[in-house]
Amino acid sequence: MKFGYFNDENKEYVITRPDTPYPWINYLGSQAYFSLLSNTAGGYSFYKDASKLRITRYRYNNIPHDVGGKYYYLFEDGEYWSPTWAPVKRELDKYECRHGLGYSKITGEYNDINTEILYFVPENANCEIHRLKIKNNSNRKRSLKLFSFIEFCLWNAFDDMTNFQRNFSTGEVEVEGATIYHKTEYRERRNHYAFFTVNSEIDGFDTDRESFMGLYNGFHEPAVVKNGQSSNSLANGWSPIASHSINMDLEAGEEKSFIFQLGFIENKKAEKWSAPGIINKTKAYQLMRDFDNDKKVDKAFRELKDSWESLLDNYQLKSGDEKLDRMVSIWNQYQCMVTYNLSRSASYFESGISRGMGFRDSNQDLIGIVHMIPERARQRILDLAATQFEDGSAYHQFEPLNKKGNDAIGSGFNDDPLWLILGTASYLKETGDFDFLNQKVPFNNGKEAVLFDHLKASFMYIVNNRGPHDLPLIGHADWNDCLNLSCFSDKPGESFQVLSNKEDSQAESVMIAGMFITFAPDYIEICRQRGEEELAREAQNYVEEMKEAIKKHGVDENWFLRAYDYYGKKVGSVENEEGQLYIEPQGFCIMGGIGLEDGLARTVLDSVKDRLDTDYGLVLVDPTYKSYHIELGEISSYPPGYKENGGIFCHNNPWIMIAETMIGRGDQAFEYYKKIAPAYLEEISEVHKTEPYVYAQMIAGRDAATHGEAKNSWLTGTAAWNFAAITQWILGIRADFNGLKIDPCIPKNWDGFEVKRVFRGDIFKIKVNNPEHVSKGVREIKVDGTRINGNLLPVYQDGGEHDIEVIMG
Ligand code: BGC
Ligand code: IFM
Repeated sequence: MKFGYFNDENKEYVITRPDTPYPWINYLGSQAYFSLLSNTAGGYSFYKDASKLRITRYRYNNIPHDVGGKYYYLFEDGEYWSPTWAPVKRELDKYECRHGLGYSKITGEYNDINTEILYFVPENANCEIHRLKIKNNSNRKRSLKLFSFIEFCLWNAFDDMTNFQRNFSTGEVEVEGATIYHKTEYRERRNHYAFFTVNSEIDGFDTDRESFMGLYNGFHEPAVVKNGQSSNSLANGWSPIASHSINMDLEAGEEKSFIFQLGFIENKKAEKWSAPGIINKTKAYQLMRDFDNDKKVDKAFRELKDSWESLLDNYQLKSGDEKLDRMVSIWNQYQCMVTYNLSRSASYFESGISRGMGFRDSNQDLIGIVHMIPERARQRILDLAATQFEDGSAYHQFEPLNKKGNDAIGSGFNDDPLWLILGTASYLKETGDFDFLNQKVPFNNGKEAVLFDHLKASFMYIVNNRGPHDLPLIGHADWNDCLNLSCFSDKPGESFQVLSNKEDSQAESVMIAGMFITFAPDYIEICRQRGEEELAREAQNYVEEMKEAIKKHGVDENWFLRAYDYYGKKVGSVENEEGQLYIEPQGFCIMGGIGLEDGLARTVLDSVKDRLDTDYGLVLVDPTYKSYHIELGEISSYPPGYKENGGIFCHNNPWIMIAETMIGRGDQAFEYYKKIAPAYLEEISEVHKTEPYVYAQMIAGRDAATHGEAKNSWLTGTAAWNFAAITQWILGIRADFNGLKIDPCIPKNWDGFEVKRVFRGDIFKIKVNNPEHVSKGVREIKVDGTRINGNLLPVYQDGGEHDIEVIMG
């Protein structure tokens, strides 16, 4: 069942009824000011860090689920409604929500009054615009009252939810004309405040929540709206809000437009000069002037749209399959950008409080955006490297505001260092900017280093931390956060002991071994490009050692073993009763090249198909854990079929897709792709539940009662890895150190496809023909009519357009 449709022309998903199976959200803003907005105007805003600088309040896990947001109420003759359906939920005659790239437009019509609200964050501005157009579609004059509403958060989101003995006494506001300023904390810090304004005269306002709502009322029945009269309240402590009221007459057919603006002002330094509680409004006035009429707003909106057009233009696909085209050309890239911006911090599943920017996560996110914003990728790599320890290990997370590692979580995820090689190599391949490796970036202890030293430290961390089988030590966990093999019970076999984290654990990970051999060739090539032949040779020897160790100790009967636990017992083996086959090492060991020659890769992938495949994607492990295994850590704390315990982790399905392309099985790779790609799941939205335009981290697995139901949409490495799998490995257009590689592996029945790829300033218009209906193999490539040798498009860097004709066969 569908709840809307894709409009590819406008790059929008159009939701046609408000009661979607879960709030379907969008993100506004992509630099510093961000907003989450649901299809019924729920959500909140923050500046840079959802935890420390939250501008408006949101209550997670609420009843109903999604209340609190950027609300407008209309009042006429004692009746009132919300043009966004929520929170009043009066049934509308027409409803539509268009989620576009960086904006949402929600339209609601009631009793011939049509209201359209365009929500967006202009480029390079610390504010959001809500432009409300209201039109009288009836043939008589109407008298209406409009009420706006937002609720301020007292900046620190966790404190805001917990510290009421203080917070109920700190709130401060100021009203000046149509502008309501929120200045809590200014007394003490004097460096930031917010405001909510409208470009019109107002007839009243409220800033005190209880005066607006009434102590015993909900969002759906504010006292002020019910009475049709603002109370002009001033918040003193308690809960500051901002609401305007505007009375208007609309002639038959008449339309009026109002521009509401929620702005954030930051002064770099605390303003010592100002008297307590008196804010300097210079920047606020300027920000208001920037968007105070329709012409300026139209221009800002056009700029936002143009900016997305030009970002997406770097990779555009025409395949003849509209679902695939909209995933690749629009939505997957969009999700990659949002995920890159916010890491795993703020979504409708991540509360914006507990998770900063992940080291592993952020490096992976780079592979989804480096073709759009290489300069920002560059900066992110430096920020990440600066949190690395001298021995190569890394803080698992860092704080976006001060860019410092998070001590509460610390390090010890032994896969982390390797992702820096992936992130940096992706940047180098995209840009050819090898000078970057000489960029000075100290280690966490302040010791001077250049970026290349960090890659070396990453690589050597794995080499220097191997266990009894010469496989990498897993530490607290590898990619699978919940497989915590260094946890142990004092009484083995007995469950529910207190978990301890044993520092000297010898538990090993075959997955990290697979990652090591997958990313090592890039590291070695980087060494060579720098003329470090000796290092390159040495590194190659380590790779051979690791491959040997995998072959000797990392292969089970028909697949790769997952790990060795604290007691040296196998994990992910036929010898285990539960958890025999894990997905992660299967993808990585094959990507690293093991089993390609001797048929092992094929056997392994057949086992994966046989044991892990379901109608909704590949589950993470089979059989799932029905009993609790303390020696495996968090994984079996989940019921079977959920999360790491046999859920369909959409993040690692692409590793199998890529492995399939490495053995040439394009049909299988694409079948796996389609199973989890959201656009293909639109028709089963009532099962899938989360947005049909973005990936979710997890879909409930075979053993779950709710098999097929997705959770954790938006912020997940799934976005970047699926983008890599489809664009680089299935369509096979892949940036390499010295050019653009063309190496498709597609379903046999495809006749071909066309891709526009901007690479190092050149525009490649690539037409792939598949006359013999093969999956893999390139017979001939012509660049501007001339045949070239091999399948690597050279770097022209002439800014020109090049026609590429590829014949498979
Ligand atoms: C949570 C897992 C989660 C992981 C990554 C862990 O701390 O317990 O449920 O999958 O973090 O999000
Ligand atoms: O690898 C992790 C990721 O860092 C966060 N989400 C869950 C994944 C698997 O545990």
